Amino acid sequence: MAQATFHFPRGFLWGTATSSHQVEGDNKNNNWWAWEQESGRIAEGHTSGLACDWWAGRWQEDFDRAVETGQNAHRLSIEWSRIQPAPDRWDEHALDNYHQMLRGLKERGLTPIVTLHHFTDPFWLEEQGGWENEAVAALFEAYVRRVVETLKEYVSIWCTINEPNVVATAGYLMGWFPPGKQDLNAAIQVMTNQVRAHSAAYHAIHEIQSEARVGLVVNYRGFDPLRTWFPPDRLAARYVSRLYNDFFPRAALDGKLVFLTKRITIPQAIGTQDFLGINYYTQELIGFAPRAPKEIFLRRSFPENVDLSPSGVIANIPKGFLKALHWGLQYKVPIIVTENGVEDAADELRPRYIAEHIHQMWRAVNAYYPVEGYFHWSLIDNFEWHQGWTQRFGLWELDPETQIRSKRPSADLYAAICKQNGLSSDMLAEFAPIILEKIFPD
Ligand code: IFM
Repeated sequence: MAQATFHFPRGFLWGTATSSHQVEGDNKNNNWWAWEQESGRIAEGHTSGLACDWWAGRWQEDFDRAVETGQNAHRLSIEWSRIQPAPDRWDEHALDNYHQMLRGLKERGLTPIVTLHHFTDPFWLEEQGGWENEAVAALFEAYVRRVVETLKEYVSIWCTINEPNVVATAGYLMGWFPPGKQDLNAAIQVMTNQVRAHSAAYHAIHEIQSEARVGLVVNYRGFDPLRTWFPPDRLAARYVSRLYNDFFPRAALDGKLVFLTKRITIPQAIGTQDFLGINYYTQELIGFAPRAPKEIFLRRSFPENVDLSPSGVIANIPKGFLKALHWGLQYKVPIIVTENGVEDAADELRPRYIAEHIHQMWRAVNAYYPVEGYFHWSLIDNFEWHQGWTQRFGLWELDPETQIRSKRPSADLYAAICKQNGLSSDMLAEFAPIILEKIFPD
């Protein structure tokens, strides 16, 4: 068989993504830490504990791993509760620690992308009503100003809020994340305040750093109707997609917040995304289920005959990734794939998941979609929120007790892709021979 390579444009960003609470460890002053201490909240009673021990300095060895495997960028997040441990207190030591981490990235030739809010809130904010309280926009802006003033020397790409759609859904509709509510009105209030906070942060960052590029990160999930011939399924899939996928980037485009029952306009939100961050993992089928009020009248499933991750939460549907990138085009800004990956402790599915998704991304890039980079989730196993340590997303395996890291084969595949700035038939022959013919047909 002839050898071939799908090349990516020069300067394409190849990295991995992490978030503060999931990797830093000993992060005790936020709502998640408190949540982890409540029984029944986290799978198998796990806690984040030392996580990957980055706060104590193990980021250095993990950044070395990223460089050695050919990556040229890394996405991490800043922990609000460390920077502002109390409403009237800023922690210079914490800012300095992030300063060192970001310098560490730069010194290793890794372009930093920094997220300002990745799920966790300072405990004091939660006590003030968290994201349901309108005051959160001004509070978030004050924190963002402090961070950007201090760290702008090393960062010019900022993500304001990671997956605001997941925060609203998991925290206020499903009850999986703190504050564990199932309250539609609260979810609407939170989504509105997230748009306000994002907008305030966007303008503040540009005021401080004119060359900055600022965007939101959305968890995109494809929703197809379960029965294409059944109009209620089609309507349900379309509505869920609008609310889950479109709500935030739409608000950042034209300032319009579109709910089922009402519309709000926030003029300050208009034009507040310089790029769109897309996190893509999977897609699913939606059926209308009038007898399932607890599931918000929806029956959710995966198509038959697709590979599932070990816990069954991610179906390997690479074409859904191309669809996600195509969907992103409507917002008319460059796209960064801020997350993509799969939980797979045994690393059986991951190599072909990576190869097939990167192949679909290449198809998008080849059709001139403005995709600037790809960040695999994640560099190393980390604390997977309400699933604790039961789901492993790392290119490196981590034993959180001993802090021993072990490289999975996928790390070598991803290294080859990053180093070659492309995906080749040789790589598939070595790491995922089962899909070689499919991706490189004769
Ligand atoms: O671990 C999470 C991350 O914090 C947000 N996006 C999805 C990942 C995998 O579930």
